[in-house]
Amino acid sequence: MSESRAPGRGSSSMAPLAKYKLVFLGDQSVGKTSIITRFMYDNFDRHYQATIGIDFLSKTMYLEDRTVRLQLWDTAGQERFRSLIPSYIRDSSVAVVVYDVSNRASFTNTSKWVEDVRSERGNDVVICLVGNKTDLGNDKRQVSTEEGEERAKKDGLMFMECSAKAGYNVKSLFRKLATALPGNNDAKLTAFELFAVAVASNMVDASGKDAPLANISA
Ligand SMILES: Nc1nc2c(ncn2[C@@H]2O[C@H](COP(=O)(O)OP(=O)(O)OP(=O)(O)O)[C@@H](O)[C@H]2O)c(=O)[nH]1
Ligand SMILES: [Mg+2]
Repeated sequence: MSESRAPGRGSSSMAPLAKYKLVFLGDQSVGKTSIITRFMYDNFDRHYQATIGIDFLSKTMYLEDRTVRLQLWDTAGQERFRSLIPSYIRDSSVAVVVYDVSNRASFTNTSKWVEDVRSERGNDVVICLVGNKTDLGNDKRQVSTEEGEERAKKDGLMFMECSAKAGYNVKSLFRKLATALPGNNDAKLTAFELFAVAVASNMVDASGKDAPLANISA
């Protein structure tokens, strides 16, 4: 990660910041909120406070070659909030499906979460399977790393194990997600939006005349 630079536009400070929506899914208590809290504030709370409905957080990430704004949707694992989730899945380009490595049922249920994502988004989505709570050690473990890896490979998912408690692999998870983000958003801009961006960046005179290249703002 390095200093801020606009995506695909040299050093223009006028370029729009690419925004990506990430939705966190998984059973109750697997650690979705804890992973996000570790990433955002480098904190951990061992007391369980169930997420009610959906929480929203956002963070700018400074990558080697671009800066991205991540919009994080932290969903509730409790059954009673399930009906809220599909619309957030529909809106997200990345789904992070979390299970607890010490809870086999939470791993089994990731199939259901992955199916929900596929049914809303098809293949137009990055899905990462995440096994959390590795700090609990081998005696508590019910799902091996190999099993998680195999499952991810079979379904074409990214895979990572982490511990929100120990702070293990949480930054790496977000870095990995950021590098897998679907291209740079500029590719998805309409011709009109591209023109508007070019005008705002002084690349094009709004009257229609091209400005000399040297005028592109630094
Ligand atoms: N040992 C250990 N405990 C963890 C870890 N991550 C979370 N926990 C604990 O597990 C419990 C549930 O964590 P949450 O982050 O609230 O889980 P959640 O998935 O957001 O739960 P819902 O909001 O109900 O869906 C809390 O008591 C956390 O302290 C971890 O990496 N290791
Ligand atoms: Mg939560």
